[in-house]
Amino acid sequence: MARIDALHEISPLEGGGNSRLAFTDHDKAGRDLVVAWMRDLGLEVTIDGIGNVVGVQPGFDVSPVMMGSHIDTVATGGRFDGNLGVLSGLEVIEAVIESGEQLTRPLAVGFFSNEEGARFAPDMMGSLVYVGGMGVEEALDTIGIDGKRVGDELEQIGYLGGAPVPGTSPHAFVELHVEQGPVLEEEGVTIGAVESVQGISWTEIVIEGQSNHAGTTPIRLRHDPAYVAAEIAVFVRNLALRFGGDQVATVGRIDLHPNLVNVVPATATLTVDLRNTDEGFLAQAEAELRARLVELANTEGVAISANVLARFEPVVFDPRIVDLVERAAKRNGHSVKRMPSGAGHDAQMFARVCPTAMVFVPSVEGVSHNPAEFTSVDDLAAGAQVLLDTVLSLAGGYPSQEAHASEPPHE
Ligand code: HGY
Ligand code: MN
Ligand code: MN
Repeated sequence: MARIDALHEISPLEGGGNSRLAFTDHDKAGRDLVVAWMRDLGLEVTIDGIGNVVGVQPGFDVSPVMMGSHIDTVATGGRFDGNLGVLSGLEVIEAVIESGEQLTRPLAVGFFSNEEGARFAPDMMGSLVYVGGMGVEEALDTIGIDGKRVGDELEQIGYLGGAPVPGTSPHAFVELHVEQGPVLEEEGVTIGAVESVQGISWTEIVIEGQSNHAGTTPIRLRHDPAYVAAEIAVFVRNLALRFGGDQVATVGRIDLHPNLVNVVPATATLTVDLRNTDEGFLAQAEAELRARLVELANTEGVAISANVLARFEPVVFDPRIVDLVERAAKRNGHSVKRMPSGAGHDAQMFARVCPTAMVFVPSVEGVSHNPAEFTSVDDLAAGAQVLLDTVLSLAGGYPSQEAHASEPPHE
């Protein structure tokens, strides 16, 4: 909790959250603080070509059991999103060092660059590069919503590291994260044993119409990008309601130009975030959106272009690790539920290269990507305990609760 509070002090927001967009000076300040904590624990710290930072216990010649998440936030982020997974990883390693427990594998904890993707798409950029899913040059050349280039910003904050990418695959990866949704709280459950992550589709849509006078231009002569943008927002909400199930749709960004009260806009730029646990439905939602864009371009006489900012299919975590999480929760007397993740996470990238799963703890009122994001100390501690037990099982230690002599260390 002391570390959570100290990290929160870096670029805090009214209401309890943080604003540390990727590769900003605020991100740098957070990075510097966590790197110092890694070094205080005697970890060997590496920084790679996209600024991912991993601290690993020295003195072993086998691959580590890795924990981690992100410390960059959206502009109106909470203090737990991402930060919890990194700081609980530090806490687990500190507890193991203090206990003197001898493990057969080193523990590692990392924070991965630009998980949020809010300034530079796609999200999970750093961990995607780490596992070889995106070329580092392509990532470094990415231009953000403010026109800046990733590589320049990374160099400016001093985290353009030399460790090779893709990074070495860990033996296993376990990420603790706040749920960011309402499920655990609504069902009165303390721990989520996360089985999967839903598919993500981000599209940037640019609508070019004809700037005109708001007073003199009859509706019949208008080619109005703002009207088309509004139609798209209504369309995707109705699509989500029509699909039902896990389908969600969000228009998070709308920029109008020239954005003036008495000018029919020249252009509108908006983003559509579509997600579904089912790849088939997600692809169908994308196809229906594309068809609607063609219709609107014809009826309003505007030019519409669509650019994919991020596209990740649903990911299923390793059932053996999910089992360990579920058993660790029960062994510590916590209620536990198997569930999908609505949000994207670094763990979904590590699932490509090693056995991976996640631990969720409840978010009060399911609120996140909002300074009011909150999780109780008891729930945070329960999550950290389950994380500890899970990684101990994977690293050749025994669960911290009444070690079962008959139970061999899990492979
Ligand atoms: O977009 C997401 O789901 C994550 O917060 N980056
Ligand atoms: Mn997160
Ligand atoms: Mn987030």
